[in-house]
Amino acid sequence: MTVEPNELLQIAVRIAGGAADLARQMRDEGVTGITTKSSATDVVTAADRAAERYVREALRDSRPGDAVLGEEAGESPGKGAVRWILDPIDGTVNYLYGVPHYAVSLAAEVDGEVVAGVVRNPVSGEQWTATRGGGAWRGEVRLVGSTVTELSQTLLATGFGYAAARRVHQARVVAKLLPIVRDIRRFGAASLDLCFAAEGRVDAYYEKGLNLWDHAAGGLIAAEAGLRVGGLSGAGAGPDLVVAAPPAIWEPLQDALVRLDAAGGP
Ligand code: LIP
Repeated sequence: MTVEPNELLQIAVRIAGGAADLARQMRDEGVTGITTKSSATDVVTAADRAAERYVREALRDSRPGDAVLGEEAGESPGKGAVRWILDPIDGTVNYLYGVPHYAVSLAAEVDGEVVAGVVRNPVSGEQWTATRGGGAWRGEVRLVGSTVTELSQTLLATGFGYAAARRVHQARVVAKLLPIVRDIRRFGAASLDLCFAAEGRVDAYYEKGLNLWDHAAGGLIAAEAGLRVGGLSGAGAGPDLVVAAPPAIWEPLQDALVRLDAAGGP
């Protein structure tokens, strides 16, 4: 039985909304249960874990048998063609510091292809959605990405990993990019960076070291807004590099990222 992307999107929107309310309420009550993961600066909070539990339980009720891949609890296999890809709080460092720029990101994949996705900022209430072939939206507004045609005029968003050695490499890349683009923005949440690119709040985005849960939903939203989304040299978007850019600047941006070995390093 085929599953309609719109049906999956409605479920994602409802469940992500509940998780967003929970994350915000827990932030208002004060951040607790702070531990670290891959490095001393890679934090996870009680809210990350609670929001993930909330989403998993709600999916179990709405879509029993579906697989789930979540940032905090990993992969839980399923029976059918559908897998949900979840980042319960993307931008956890912002969340920890009270910077109102973090999001719940939930995508639905059918037979390995992401077909629906939602990214919701619990503080601003802004919500971005997309279905494959159905366009990208913020609320009721249909999104189209930037029309920039010059790399030198490009406002470029990016991010940095949690490991010092990788940050050294990423800093070298950014230092070389700064003189050849309009400016750089580091907002702190890949899912929101991709949504900002989808609606032209930045012209393009790239980042090394992302996990699928960081870019699954945002990547679909950016692609459905007309951006090219992928890795370098024909590779798909992945841990080496995720790039989202208008077709007009894809080649010059890609050439610069290849030249600067943005997908390389530790
Ligand atoms: C974050 C990403 C961000 C990246 C951070 C981190 P988290 O995800 O959204 O783009 O620069 O290093 O990976 O850890 O907040 O889910």
